[in-house]
Amino acid sequence: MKQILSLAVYFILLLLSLPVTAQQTRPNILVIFSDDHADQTISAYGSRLMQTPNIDRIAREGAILRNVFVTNSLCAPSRAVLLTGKYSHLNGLKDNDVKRSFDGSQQQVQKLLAARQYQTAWIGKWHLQTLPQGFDFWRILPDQGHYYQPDFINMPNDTIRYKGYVTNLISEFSLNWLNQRDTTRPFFLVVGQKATHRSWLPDIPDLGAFDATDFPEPATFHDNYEGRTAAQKQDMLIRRTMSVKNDLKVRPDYDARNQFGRFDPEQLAAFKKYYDGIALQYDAVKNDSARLESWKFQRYLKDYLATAKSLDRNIGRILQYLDVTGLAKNTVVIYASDQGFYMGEHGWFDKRFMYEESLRTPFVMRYPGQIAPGTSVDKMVVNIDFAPTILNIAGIKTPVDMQGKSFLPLLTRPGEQTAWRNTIYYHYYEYPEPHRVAPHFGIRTATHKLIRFYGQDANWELFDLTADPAELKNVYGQKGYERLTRQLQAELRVQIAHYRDTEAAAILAKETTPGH
Ligand code: SGN
Ligand code: CA
Repeated sequence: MKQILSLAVYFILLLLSLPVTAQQTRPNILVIFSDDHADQTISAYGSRLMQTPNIDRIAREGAILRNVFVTNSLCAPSRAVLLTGKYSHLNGLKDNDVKRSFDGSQQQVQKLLAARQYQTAWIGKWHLQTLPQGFDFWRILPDQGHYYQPDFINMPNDTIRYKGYVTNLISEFSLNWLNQRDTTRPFFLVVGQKATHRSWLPDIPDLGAFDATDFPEPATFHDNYEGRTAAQKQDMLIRRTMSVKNDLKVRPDYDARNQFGRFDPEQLAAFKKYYDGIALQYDAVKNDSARLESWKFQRYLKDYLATAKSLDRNIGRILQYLDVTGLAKNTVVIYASDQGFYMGEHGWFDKRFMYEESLRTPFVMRYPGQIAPGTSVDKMVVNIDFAPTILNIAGIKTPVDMQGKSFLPLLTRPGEQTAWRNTIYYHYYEYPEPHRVAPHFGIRTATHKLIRFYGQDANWELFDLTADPAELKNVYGQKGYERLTRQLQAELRVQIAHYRDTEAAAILAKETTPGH
């Protein structure tokens, strides 16, 4: 009898502990996903432009991935890849065009997690035009959103303007959601930050944060684009495309219809005071094109980095919340951007090109007990791998129609031999506006990059990334590269077939002589 009783007590205790156990074996997953955040500006990646202590903390306490690439360097397409684990041609979202919005009825990571009891939420920048599907909770910025007093669309479809600065608000909404969630189930939360997106409006406390610093111009700032037609024809130059008025905030129209018309009176006074001073600096250089160009570069970096400062500070707030609540030990934290960005390399801002700065995206991840602190991974990860990895963390197998692969083993068992890809595939579509970057697809290996531009100026580019990491010398068609070119073109066809990109296949098939 005594034995039976103690057995019964044992089972009751076991039952009581079940929800906790379930949650402990299946960790919470928190993804902080920013916009246009270049790893050239993150100190964990070796940047000396600014300190990002909170992103660095995630890297230090977990892993830093040094070669993460996107499939299509643009906002909405990248978010669609994060949700679906598929290339743009299969998830249907190839560009930011509002007319070709995302089909939310398809399979997505949050739906698969929800089927396994995860509570799911997306808060912040979304940009997919159609409303989110399959999340328990969402609150999203309409389109690009605004930095000050932003509107948010609330469930089921109710647009409300909130008082405050966008990066702070998105963090606060995220913490509020965490506070009121069902604590018996694990959660999957995406904190979608707008920073560091154009037009880089800093929060009031960060105005002037970098004024004392003179930033070095990148070595390729005065690139002449020799041998690279698409680079010659783009429209994303700091010198020409970047607007003094709207991007650099020199006497902007403080007008209710634009981004400068949303300040409250106090914010307006502080903002105006600061940028009135900047306008005087501009007056001093505006008639000297060389000085003006350098000044624009300096101002661009100062504003961009100031928005990154708020971004990193808010990541710190979220990490602190996890510490204080004890959630940290059972929560995977991922920080990534939707793509990289040009910080003056080639004279540019923006992204889109398959060149390194915008092909890459930062990615750091903390997983207590599973990823050893200070882990560093060089293998080539692609953003189609994000969804499979998230599913893997939750103990869910990658569905057969997802095109990526979980990279969790690379992080948890970095010493082991794991079969991994040696080539990544890229395809960018949006043309001509904005920024006039010709559509292209291509492959990157550890040592080379082959790009096929198509449309009006169809041509090839080939770079030796070891000899020419800045990608200034297009060696396509040059003597001595014939064999390598043939090999890479064959590999490109393999990749196109593997990822089922029929549009790219048709473009290559039209060529009479392969490669010309
Ligand atoms: C806006 C920007 C562009 C940017 C796209 C896409 N212009 O149109 O510079 O390339 O967004 O960015 S702006 O003056 O309106 O800011 S993305 O990150 O959403 O893909
Ligand atoms: Ca973006």
